[in-house]
Amino acid sequence: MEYTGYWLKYHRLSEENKSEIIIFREVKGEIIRNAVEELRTGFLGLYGRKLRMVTDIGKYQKARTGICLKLESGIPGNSFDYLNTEHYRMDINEGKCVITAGSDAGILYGVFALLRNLQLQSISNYDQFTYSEEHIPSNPLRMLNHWDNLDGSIERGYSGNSFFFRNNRILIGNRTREYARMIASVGINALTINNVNVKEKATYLITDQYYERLRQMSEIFSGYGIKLFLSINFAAPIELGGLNTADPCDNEVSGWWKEKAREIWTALPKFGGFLVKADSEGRPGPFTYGRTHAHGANMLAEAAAPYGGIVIWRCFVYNCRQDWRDQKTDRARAGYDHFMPLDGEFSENVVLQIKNGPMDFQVREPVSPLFGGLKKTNVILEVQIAQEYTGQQRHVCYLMPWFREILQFDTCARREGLTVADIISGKAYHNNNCGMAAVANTGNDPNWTGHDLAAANLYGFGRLAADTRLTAEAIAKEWILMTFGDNRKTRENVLQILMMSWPTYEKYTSPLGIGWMVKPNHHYGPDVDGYEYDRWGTYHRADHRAIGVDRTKEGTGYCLQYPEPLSFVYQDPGTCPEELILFFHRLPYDHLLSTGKTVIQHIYDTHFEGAEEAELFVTLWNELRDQIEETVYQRVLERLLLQKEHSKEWRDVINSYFYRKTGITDQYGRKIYE
Ligand code: GCW
Repeated sequence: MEYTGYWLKYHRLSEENKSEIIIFREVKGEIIRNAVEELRTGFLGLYGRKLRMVTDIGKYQKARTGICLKLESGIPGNSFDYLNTEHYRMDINEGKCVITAGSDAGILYGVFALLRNLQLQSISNYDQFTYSEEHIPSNPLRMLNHWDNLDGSIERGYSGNSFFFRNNRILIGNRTREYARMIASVGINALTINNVNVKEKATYLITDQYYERLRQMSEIFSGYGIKLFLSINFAAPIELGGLNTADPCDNEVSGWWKEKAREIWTALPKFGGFLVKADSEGRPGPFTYGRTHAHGANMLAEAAAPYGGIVIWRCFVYNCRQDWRDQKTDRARAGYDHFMPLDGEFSENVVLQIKNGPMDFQVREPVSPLFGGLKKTNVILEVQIAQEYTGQQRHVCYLMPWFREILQFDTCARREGLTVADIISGKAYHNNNCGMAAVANTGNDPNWTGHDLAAANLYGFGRLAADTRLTAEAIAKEWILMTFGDNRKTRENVLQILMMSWPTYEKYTSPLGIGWMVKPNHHYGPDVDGYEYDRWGTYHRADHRAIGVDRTKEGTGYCLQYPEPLSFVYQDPGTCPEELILFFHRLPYDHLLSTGKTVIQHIYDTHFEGAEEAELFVTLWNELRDQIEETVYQRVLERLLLQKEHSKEWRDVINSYFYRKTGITDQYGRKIYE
């Protein structure tokens, strides 16, 4: 194993019993071969025990300990195809474990679940374990989006360079397989390997320069139940095909894509489909030709349909050339304004991929109104575990508490309540192609994620996408135990750090839902006015009297994109959730919050608190010195120390900025630089 710090490390649970365990498998094929390999690695690591494979059921039955892998057809009464294929059931009874699944991938998930359960319950004697579990993935698509460029750099990558590309070549090696194992173990079933900004050489990924390597890569991934997708350039018919247009309604263009799709799926039979960023931040798209995004997506979908391919179309479409003087245009409105009128127009194999909030992965944003709006369209929830705006994997920021909140958010799309989780599962409106995607946080750093604790976000995203009922805390506990082993102090302290980390990060960065007080371009560190007079549509508009953007019906009208009663709730500062109050309202600094604090005092208090909490992380980590492997210990310590210092920078920049604007002193007389 290239790197042993992640959750497939299999810390030894017992030494005594070295007897063999018999595996009987009814099924064959690459995924099953890999599943058996996982069992071997797992049992060797956990118990030092070997596995022997038999093809004769009699031998399995006679053995005292064994594992039986078998397929079954769907769960009765379940109408969803995907659920019938990826579910598993596991029954363990005193040394005999039967894993029954709807597909090979289901068996693989069952195998990982068995190994996870043995670890989580610290089962030191497998032979005496009794346990049952049944699992149906919450979401059909559970995807990672890599923003890797062909030169090896990663857009918003904070853990080294790409392990997919270098110097315009595709890399395939141990790391590819290790990655497939790692993400399959948490239930990921799809990924894109190239940046959504498809330019230059990346456009050529869908040509025979790359097919052979892509085929090899897609086969490694499909051996773990994972489908390979590619981000594509909407202008490819021009750049690759030499046509003079990419107009989706032009017959030559749609013909070109059909031929391209035939070529791609012939070369890559296991290919999943396309991810498209169109008409966004300089990328080409249907708007150039006066067409809608439904025209664009459906044209590609028609080309992909004969091969069972899908087209994932991003809703991150807004005007990035705004004039800051223009107070009517509101970037938050853009996604809904563009896509809501198209509800019902997209083909069956098109999925709209919607960022969790209406802006862009800030530490806090309201849930995008598109989730409650779209009723006749497949949707994917896009989140970002690459910590672009949440400390760039130098600060610890465990994002599952945030994602859980998003998933449980009641969109009010129906009177009886309809959460984001219900919608993206496809169950709400009987859609098949739905799910969750995360912008990935991995690179070729030895520990994959730069910050060792950032691996909790990768693990967590997979687990949450596969089971949206899991709590952030339960997931964190799993990850800690599997990564660091079973030590009480480690479990307590790391859990405390992880569970505090997102609220802490929010406290010392941007207050009350306002967002964007970051340095332009790279987005690391405080710069309150960094985007204030710029073209990106991300303004706080703070002056000496008030702060925030009025998004009520008297303001930009963004509130009205939510169904009632949500629109009312946001409309009124008295009912608007306070963590979002400056996102929706422009308020004077002496506005009283429900805590009895003024807005300005809240800003001061949270910034002092946040920096203190970041300091506590160092103390908690220091207590683990003897428990954690030295390199990991040092690597995390170094980052926590940096976070501690940097949180003070945030605190002081923000507090001074608002003190200078308002002249209002801190009620407790703490140090604010004048
Ligand atoms: O968050 C912004 C990032 C861009 C990114 C874009 C997107 C890939 O700053 O780097 O481009 O979002 O999501 O397309």
